[in-house]
Amino acid sequence: MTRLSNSTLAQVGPPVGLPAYDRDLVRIGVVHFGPGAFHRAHQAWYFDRMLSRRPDMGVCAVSLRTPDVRDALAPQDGLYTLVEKEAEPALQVVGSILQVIVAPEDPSLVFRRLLEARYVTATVTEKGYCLTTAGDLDLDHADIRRDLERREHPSSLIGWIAEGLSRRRRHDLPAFTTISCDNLSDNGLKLRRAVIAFCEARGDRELARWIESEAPFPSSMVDSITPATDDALLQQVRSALGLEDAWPIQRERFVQWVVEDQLGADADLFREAGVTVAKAVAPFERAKLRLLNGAHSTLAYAGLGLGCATVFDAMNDPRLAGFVEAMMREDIAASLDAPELDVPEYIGKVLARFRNPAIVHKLSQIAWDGSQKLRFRLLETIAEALGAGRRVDRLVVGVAAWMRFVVRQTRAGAALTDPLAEALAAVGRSCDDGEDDIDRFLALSEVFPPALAADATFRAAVAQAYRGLGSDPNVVLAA
Ligand code: CS2
Repeated sequence: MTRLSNSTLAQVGPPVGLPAYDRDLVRIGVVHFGPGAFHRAHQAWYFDRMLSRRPDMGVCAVSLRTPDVRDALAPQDGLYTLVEKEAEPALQVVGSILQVIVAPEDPSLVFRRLLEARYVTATVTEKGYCLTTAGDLDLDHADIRRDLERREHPSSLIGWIAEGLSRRRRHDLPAFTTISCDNLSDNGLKLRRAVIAFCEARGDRELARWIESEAPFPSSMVDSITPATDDALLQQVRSALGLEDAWPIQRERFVQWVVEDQLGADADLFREAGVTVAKAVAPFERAKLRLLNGAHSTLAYAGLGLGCATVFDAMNDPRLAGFVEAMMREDIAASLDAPELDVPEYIGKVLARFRNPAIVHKLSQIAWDGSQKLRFRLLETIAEALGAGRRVDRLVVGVAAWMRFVVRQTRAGAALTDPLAEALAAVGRSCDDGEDDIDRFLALSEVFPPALAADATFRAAVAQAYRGLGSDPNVVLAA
C-alpha cells in the first residue's frame, strides 16, 4: 500500500482532516525532546493549530536515543494520523513535525536547530529529569556525570538545554523558552533549577546567572489520555486514508495544556490554539497529577492484581471504581487548594473519561516506571495528609499495590519496565510476604523521601494495605 507523505496527501479527503496551511512555508520554531506518542497526540497537535495562524511554529523533534520515530516518520515527511477515540471518532493528519533527529547520530544538527528555535519543549518522562527525591539534580546520575564531561555530545535533556543555551549566549541570541510537558509537580521550576545546577557543576557560573535572569522556564500542565498504538488503530487508519501510516497515534478527544504566562507576545497565539495561559499553573497541575494520575496508578497496580487489563475494565469492577472515587473525592480533594477549579465537577469528568468505552488503555502501560511516578502522584499527597493529620489508609493502597505488583512480576520472571528495574527485582526476590517486605521497599531512597520512609504512621498504613491486598483485597477496597 502507498505510504502517507507530502506527495500522497492530496489523495486524502474528508472526513479525514488535513493540515490547514501550506507546509512548504512552515519554518522550525520549536525543538521538541522526546517525540513519543504523547507529544504527537498533544503539543504537536497544538503547534499544528498555531501553524494556521503563523508559519514559524514548525517542530524539529529530537529523539534522545532510539531511531524508531525517525524511521517511521521520515519516509512520511513527518506526517502522521491522529485519531480521536470516541463514539464518533475523528481522524486528522498532523503536519507540524518537519524533521526528526536522532540526537546521537547528529549532535551538531541538534545544536544548529537550538540556535534557530524560540521554544524548546520536552516529554522525556519523569526519569528524564535525573532528579533526587528532593527534586534537585542528581549529580551522581550516570547521564549527568557523562554530560558534565562531554559538552559536545549530551545524552540527557539537562545537558542539551544547558549547552544549547550556552551556545545561544555565545552567539548573542536571546534565550529560548523551555516548556516541560511532563507529569512532574512544578515541572518548569524543577527543570530550571536542574539546568542551573548543571551549569554550576561544570564551573560555568556566568552561564548559570545568565540563565537565571534571561531564560524562561514556564511550568505547564498537560492532559490527554493516549493509549499506545495497536493493530486496531493501524487498520482503522489504513482503511480511512487508503494509505499506509507506519505510526498513527490515538487519544481521547479531551485535551488540555495549561502554560504559565511567560510567553510574552506569543500568549495570544497559544490561547487561540486552545492553550490555557495562566498566572499560576500549580493548582491545575496538582489537581491533575493527584486526581487523574494518582487514580490511574492506583487503578493500574490494584487492577492488575485483580486480573483487570484496562482502565475501562477496572472501572467496571465496582470495588475498584468505588474505591478510587472515594479516594479522589475525600482524600485527594482535601489536599488541593484550587479556588478556580470546581474540584467535584473535575473529578466527575475524570471518572467519565476513565469510562470511555472507545479507549483501550492498558493498565500495564500505566504501570511502567512506578519508581518515578509514585512521588508526584501519591507520595506528595500522602506526605501532606500526614502533616495535616488526615487519614492516609486509602492513599497508601496504590503504593502497597505497587509493591505487590513488583513482587508478583519478579516471581513470575517478568521484566519490569522501570529505570530501577534491577534494584526492584532484587527487592522483589527477597520478599516473603512478611512485614519486612515493607522495610525493603521503603529503603529505596530513589523512590521514598527519607522523612516519609521514616514516618511510623505511613509505614503502618502501607503494611496494613500490603497485608490486606495479599489476604483479602475486598476489605482493603471497602475502606
Ligand atoms: C498515565 C498518563 O501512563 C500513565 O502513567 O497516567 O499517561 C495519563 O494517561 C496522562 O497523564 C493523561 O494526561
